[in-house]
Formats: sequence, structure tokens, C-alpha cells
Amino acid sequence: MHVEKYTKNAVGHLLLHYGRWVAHFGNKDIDHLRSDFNYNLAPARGMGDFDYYQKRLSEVKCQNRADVKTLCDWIVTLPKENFSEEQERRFFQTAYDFMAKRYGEKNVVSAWVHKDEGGQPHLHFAFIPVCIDRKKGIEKVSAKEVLTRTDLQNIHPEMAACMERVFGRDIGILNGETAGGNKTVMELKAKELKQEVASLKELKEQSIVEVAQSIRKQPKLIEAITRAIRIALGKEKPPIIRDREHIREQSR
Ligand SMILES: [Mn+2]
Repeated sequence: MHVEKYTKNAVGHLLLHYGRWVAHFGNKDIDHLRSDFNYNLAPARGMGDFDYYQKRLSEVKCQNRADVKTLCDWIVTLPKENFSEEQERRFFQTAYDFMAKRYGEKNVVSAWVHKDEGGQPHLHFAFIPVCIDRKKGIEKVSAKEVLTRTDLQNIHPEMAACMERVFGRDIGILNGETAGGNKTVMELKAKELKQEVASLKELKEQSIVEVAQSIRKQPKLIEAITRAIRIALGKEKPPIIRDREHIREQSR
């Protein structure tokens, strides 16, 4: 199991992805014929996931900054055992109950079990990190104060113990990022962009000669710069999430 944190502008796309409300999210490993086997463990609220996210967010204090993490996603992967359908259900329901109690069911936005991706079935426990502001005594959004180091250290053994109570034995909860990975293309893309920006930042202080040397060392850099200039001039649209899929399809 591992956790990812997202800012407001990523949430819309993510929630569409979790619920498979978009046909072509940029994830190559989705077998859409199996998407009907996915299920959501979060309670039905009579509204869309994004609407509920916005509603709950409006009830709590949240800093109005683009970099505030407003959604967290615990990914819990089914251990590689010969679980029956019923045992699998019990595993994910147990994981859901455990997480809902820990982070508050009101804060759960969705809890989809994905059975249509390569690798093991897994749960996306997506929630708004809400805690009580110690000074003001009101609810506020703070991923830092919810996912503390202590919480991150304790959650794995506590979940394992919880499963042991339910299954009567240690079923081997996987820690960290599981084999095969459940990283979405969006996450990979974000990482790539971060690296490109870092490369550009390095150039800032350099003379033309030094820039030329940097480019020679990193031929890919010139592509990034050219593209950044085109985007800055409005000649090219900023990258969208599906970019990678298009590139992949073209190269086939
Ligand atoms: Mn998934």
C-alpha cells in the first residue's frame, strides 16, 4: 500500500479516472472489457464524486492556494494469494472500514476497487485530508497534519493486524509501491514535467556559451525548450494528460 497526494487542479481528472467515467484515460494497462467488475465501496451520496468532493471541501477551511493537497489516495493492493471472490470482497471491505475509521467517512470521496488494470486488483481510497485546527477548533484541510510521519509509520502494521483478525492469519499486506505499479500516466507525466522544469531552471543563470554546452550534453533539452517557447507564445497547447497515449499510438 502507498499514498499519493493531489492538488485541486488534478482532482477532476483523477475522479473521472477512478470511476472510469472517461473512456480513454492515459493508462495503457486498462482492459475496458473488465471495467464493469470494478466497484465503489464509498457510500452512495446521490451526487457525482466531484460534486461530493466540492461539497465537503466547502464545509471545511482550506487555504486558497494552488499547491494545497486536497485529495489523498491510499492504494491498497490485494496480496497475491488464491483469494475467492468472497475473500477478495472481504479484504477490500476490511481495508475500506479501516481507512474510513481512520480518516473519517465524511471525508471519503470515492473508494473504487480496480479489477481492470494489469497486475493485482487494488483499492483507491480517495479522501480529503481533514483534521481539527488546534487553535480555532474547526475542521481544516491539511495533508501534512493528517498524513504525519507517525501515521505513515503505523498504518501498515495496524492494517496488517486488522487483516489478521479478520482472516485468522497474516495474509501479507504489501508495503510501498507494489510490483507492476499502479502509477497512472498522469503521475509519470507530472514527474517528467518536473524534470523538464528543473532543466530549464538550471539554464537561468548561464551564459549563451554555457547554455550551448548544456544543450550538447542533453540533446532532449532543446526539445523541451523549443516546446516551452511555443507554449509560451501560444503556438502550442500546454500538454494534456492524454499526450503520452497519442504518442504511443502513433509509434505503433
Ligand atoms: Mn487503479
